[in-house]
Amino acid sequence: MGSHCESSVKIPPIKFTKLFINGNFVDSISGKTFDTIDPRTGEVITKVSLGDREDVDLAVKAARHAFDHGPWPRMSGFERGRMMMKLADLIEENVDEIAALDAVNGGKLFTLCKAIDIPVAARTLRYYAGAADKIHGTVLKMSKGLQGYTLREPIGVVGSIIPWNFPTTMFFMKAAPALAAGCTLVVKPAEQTPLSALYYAHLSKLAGIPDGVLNVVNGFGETAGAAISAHMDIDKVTFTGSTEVGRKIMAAAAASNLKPVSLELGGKSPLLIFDDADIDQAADIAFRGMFYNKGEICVASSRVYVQEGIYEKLVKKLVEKAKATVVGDPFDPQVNQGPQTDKKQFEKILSYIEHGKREGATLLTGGKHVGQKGYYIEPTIFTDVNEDMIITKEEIFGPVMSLMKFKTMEEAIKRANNTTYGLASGIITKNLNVANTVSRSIRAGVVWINCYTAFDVDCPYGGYKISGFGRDFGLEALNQYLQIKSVVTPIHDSPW
Ligand code: TXE
Repeated sequence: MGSHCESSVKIPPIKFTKLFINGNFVDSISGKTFDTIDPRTGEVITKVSLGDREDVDLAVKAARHAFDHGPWPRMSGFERGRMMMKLADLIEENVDEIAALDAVNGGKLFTLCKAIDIPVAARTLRYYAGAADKIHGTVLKMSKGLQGYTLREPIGVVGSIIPWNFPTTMFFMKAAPALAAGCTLVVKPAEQTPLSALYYAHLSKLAGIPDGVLNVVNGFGETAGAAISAHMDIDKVTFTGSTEVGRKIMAAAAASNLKPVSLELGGKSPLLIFDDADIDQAADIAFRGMFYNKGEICVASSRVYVQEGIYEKLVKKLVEKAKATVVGDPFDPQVNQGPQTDKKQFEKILSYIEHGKREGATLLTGGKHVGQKGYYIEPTIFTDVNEDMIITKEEIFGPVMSLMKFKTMEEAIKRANNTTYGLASGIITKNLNVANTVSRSIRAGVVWINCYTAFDVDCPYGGYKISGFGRDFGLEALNQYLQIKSVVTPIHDSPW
């Protein structure tokens, strides 16, 4: 396991640190700020305005006005789409600067932000921009004497509460379909990673998106976040984060104006590797499935089940890969794994590792933090684990894999489903029948066959069980920001 700390990219000056309400960057009403931290060092990058309930109120007023009286929901889908396309162009023009913000604020690899996260944001905008002028209802030939049609209308003001692991992807995964539908938004980025969201607010103005349509309120969950979920004038909340907070959001939504919610709540996803798999390919898929983005990915293949015939060989390969991983400064192109996003996560992950050791699991590799400062953790692999152990049950959300051995497909299916979560899953086999049988048997929102984390904006994504409900991406997501209204008229004297 190497460690590397040379930084070749210059971090840009931080230009936007205030709240973005009604098209302007403004201080919070209280005038308070909070520190945003560089996880490479634990030091303060800058201070950011701290939004609270009354700032959310202002943002909702702006979004409400923009929805009820502004041009956005009333203009043609084509016009909305044009502005979204323009925003996508602006994002691409500023890719270096934005990638640096997510790297310095979230510990994400600069090169991957540049090659994947930011281009995917632009692609997400373009996908939904293309859909904005294709939102149609249907004509209903009702019973004799009646005729009807449906209108698909924007749901209204959307509250979007997002996490820190993919600050850019999450922002647009929610905002792009909502904007295309004609909704207006109040976005609360995670307190750990507000910087790129503020940059997007600035670009939205340049793209011509009218004031009040897209508002960004930085702040903490229990205050600004809770104010969004309980707000009487927000028509829908979309959330990605922990199951614990998902429950609170749903309760607050129910207790206020019964707004619909969609919740994407993490997982403990199984990857099943069968004896006929190509071992090198399987090791690549399993390793990336778990350690991509330092394990801070809700679909992480954190429970890897390997059939007994190839178990020893596969374990060896995975350990080799873990040992070859270069942990260090995310700006350094030679580095494979940056720091965990914040101190709380860093400590939580290390305590899970200690728990695993105490529970009797075998620590094959990793397990320690790296360096003297910052939140770096070695890629860690446990074996001799079972589904009763905490490390196999709970979402660790860090670079920690549990490896298990199985004999038969039936056993593997049963164990894979032995979890309260149901977000993602994977199968590696050349046997089509096994792949099909397992796909139908696993209770999870996605099954990846001979691949993992294979996302596309066209492919709906979301959970079963306590991984939540509702779907991001695809046209499924667009539908979640639309209401259906039925319009019915009598037809007199119709013989039909
Ligand atoms: O999540 P929170 P945290 C999981 C992962 C991680 C754990 C805790 O296991 O270790 O959650 O992370 C806002 N009302 N995931 O504490 O608190 C908060 O400000 C309204 C999985 O960071 O759920 C932030 O914007 N909002 C995951 C967002 O919720 C509230 C991604 C997420 O934070 C709130 C992140 C409240 N009462 C964590 N409390 C995934 N599914 O990808 C907090 N928030």
